[in-house]
Amino acid sequence: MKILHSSDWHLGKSLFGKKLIDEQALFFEKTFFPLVKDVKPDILIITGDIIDKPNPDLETLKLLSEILFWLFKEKIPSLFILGNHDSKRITLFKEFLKQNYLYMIDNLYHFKAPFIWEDEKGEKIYFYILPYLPLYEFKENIEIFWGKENKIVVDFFVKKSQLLLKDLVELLLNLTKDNFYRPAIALGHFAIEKGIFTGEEISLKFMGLEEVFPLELFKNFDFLLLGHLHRLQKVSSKVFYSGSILPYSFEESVHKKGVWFFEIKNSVLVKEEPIYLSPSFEMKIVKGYFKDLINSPKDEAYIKIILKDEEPVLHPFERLKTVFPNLLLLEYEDKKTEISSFSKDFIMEEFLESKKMELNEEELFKKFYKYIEEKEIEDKLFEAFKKYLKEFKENQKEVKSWP
Ligand SMILES: [Mn+2]
Repeated sequence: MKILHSSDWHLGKSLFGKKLIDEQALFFEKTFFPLVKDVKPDILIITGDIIDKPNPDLETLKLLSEILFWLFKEKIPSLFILGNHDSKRITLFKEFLKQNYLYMIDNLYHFKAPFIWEDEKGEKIYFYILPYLPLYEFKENIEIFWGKENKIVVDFFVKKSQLLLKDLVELLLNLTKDNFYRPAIALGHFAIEKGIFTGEEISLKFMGLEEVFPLELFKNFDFLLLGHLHRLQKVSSKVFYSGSILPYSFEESVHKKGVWFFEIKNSVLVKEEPIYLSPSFEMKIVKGYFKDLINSPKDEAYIKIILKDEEPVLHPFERLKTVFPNLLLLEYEDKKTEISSFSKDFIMEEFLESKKMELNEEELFKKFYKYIEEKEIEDKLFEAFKKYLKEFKENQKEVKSWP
């Protein structure tokens, strides 16, 4: 039985305002599809964060639909689970997709009754599936699938006044413990103890604490294939993250991306191998002085520049873009220069310009709002500002009129 494990596609993601949809499409066409065709897995697993936003735009849905259609055409059975970035919008057609061996798991049913997969030779594996769900839905699911009157469930909710995802998982394991078939493979979207974070993960925070599940909790499983952490890694002898398909931050761009390949024979994991895949774009951090960078050869990579200049440079971003057309981020090595450049570039210039144009406070605030929010101010907010401005001016008068 051959398993290919991928995760955290984040279709529709933007990086510092740059949409990556074309790069993602290119990655699937030139890299991912050829690999899948080559490996021909008995099942492809995608452990969550399929799309980047719960409210995907049409472009993103189109790419997802193209990927699904390709998997269907090539007859690659595929199992998707929801991550914290996904929403049920993408599982709307799950009953139709299921008819074509594309499974979208958005509830806890297959934790109770494992998802059984059998290859042509009769090798069987059992997936216990834990998609990411908001707490209230998690609770609802437990009551639906295990019964509101179930004694273990009732006892649990009577005892717990404050719910933690961890506790709910513990409850699930307690409910499932007599229903273990082997090899038992857990699929989930969460952080586990000893896993390495990249900083790209939007944390599954509860009361300000990232929920990190203890390894001990899953000791009954033969192995775990997980999503959420963006680095490809093997956390313990049986816990695997395939990470995101592409680098989604400058810090992560130095680490290798890819998928995990597994082979199971007679219920035993006989092969585990990371398959590295090159990203469809180059990402790097460049450090230097402005005068050197502006005279360097043209570079199309996605770039973050760190300027070593101690004195702020005028409009460095716009000027360096002529050499680095995909410049995404610019900062100064010395944070003091950064602050003075910000005030020089924005506050002073904008303000002086406004003075030249003789804008009053109201107009100036409108301009400021537009600059920061990149949209016109709403009437309600503008009215509130005018009210406070009036109060402020009246207070000023009072102060002035004092002897
Ligand atoms: Mn993710």
